Amino acid sequence: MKMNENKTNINWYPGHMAKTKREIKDMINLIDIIYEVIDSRMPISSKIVDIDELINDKPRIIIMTKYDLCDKKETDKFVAHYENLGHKVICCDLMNNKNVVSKILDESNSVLKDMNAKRKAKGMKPRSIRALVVGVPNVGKSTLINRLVGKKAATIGDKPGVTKSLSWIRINKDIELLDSPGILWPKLENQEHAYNLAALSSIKEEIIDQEALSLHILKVMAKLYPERLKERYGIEKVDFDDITATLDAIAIKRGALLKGGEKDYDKVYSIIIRDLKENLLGNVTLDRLEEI
Ligand SMILES: Nc1nc2c(ncn2[C@@H]2O[C@H](COP(=O)(O)OP(=O)(O)OP(=O)(O)O)[C@@H](O)[C@H]2O)c(=O)[nH]1
Ligand SMILES: [Mg+2]
Repeated sequence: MKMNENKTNINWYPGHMAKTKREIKDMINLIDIIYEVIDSRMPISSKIVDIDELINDKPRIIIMTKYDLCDKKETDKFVAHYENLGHKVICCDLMNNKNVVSKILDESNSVLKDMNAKRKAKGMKPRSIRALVVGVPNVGKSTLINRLVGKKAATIGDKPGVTKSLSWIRINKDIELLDSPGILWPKLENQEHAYNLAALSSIKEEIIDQEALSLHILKVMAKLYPERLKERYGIEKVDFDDITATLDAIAIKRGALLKGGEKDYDKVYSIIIRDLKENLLGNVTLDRLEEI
């Protein structure tokens, strides 16, 4: 069996995303600060490609979620990179980190002060600032909003595309924010990034070819974290010219066998996909700074 990389191109762009993008463009003038949410495990793949164009030069905080699941050594290189570009970056585990809210509010307050100083100079009354949360699906936007609001105010879920409409939520007397649904770039031109997104849940599972996705995971893991494959599946190396040997080894190691001892490849694919998603292959960061 040979690996056929062109077999399945991921091309997912649900209608509500195009709509959101238009809506954001229309209302960007109402917005004073952007909370750009990125998955720490894929600082390039989960970043909206045309974000700069979309938000103009609004003040921005980059919020790197799922920091608890990433390979910190690699992700921290991106943090330094974004900070060097002049962005404020906050890494967080939204499930546990209590400080994230105060960090974000502190940063937002300094934008609020600047804004109201300018308004005062023009003889205008102070007002609260309006924040916009943006990010691709499943990066933790709704979870972040719930943290900020302090109660369950926005729908969250572990499937991409849960939030489908725009709504304003008041955080406190100074800040109100918009929960926006995930925005994916129109064309997933870089298939490596598209597959990273699929591997870590930001693209609907139903549209993904499981074989192609699991082979992508093997390829990335073999390149970036070969020791993890050895640890979990007992594989020394992955031979992509004869992937069957690797799949067979995993099938035997993990008991993915049909009656009569035949290998159950569908089960092997789902094991690989699940193992990565459930962190059983360890903390990973699938992008590398050198790609930029
Ligand atoms: N471990 C971990 N899980 C997180 C973190 N942030 C979010 N999650 C989980 O990631 C999943 C997606 O979170 P949501 O808040 O629904 O993501 P979203 O960006 O609103 O997703 P859509 O509305 O589908 O675009 C949920 O299962 C969250 O519990 C984090 O920092 N660490
Ligand atoms: Mg959501």
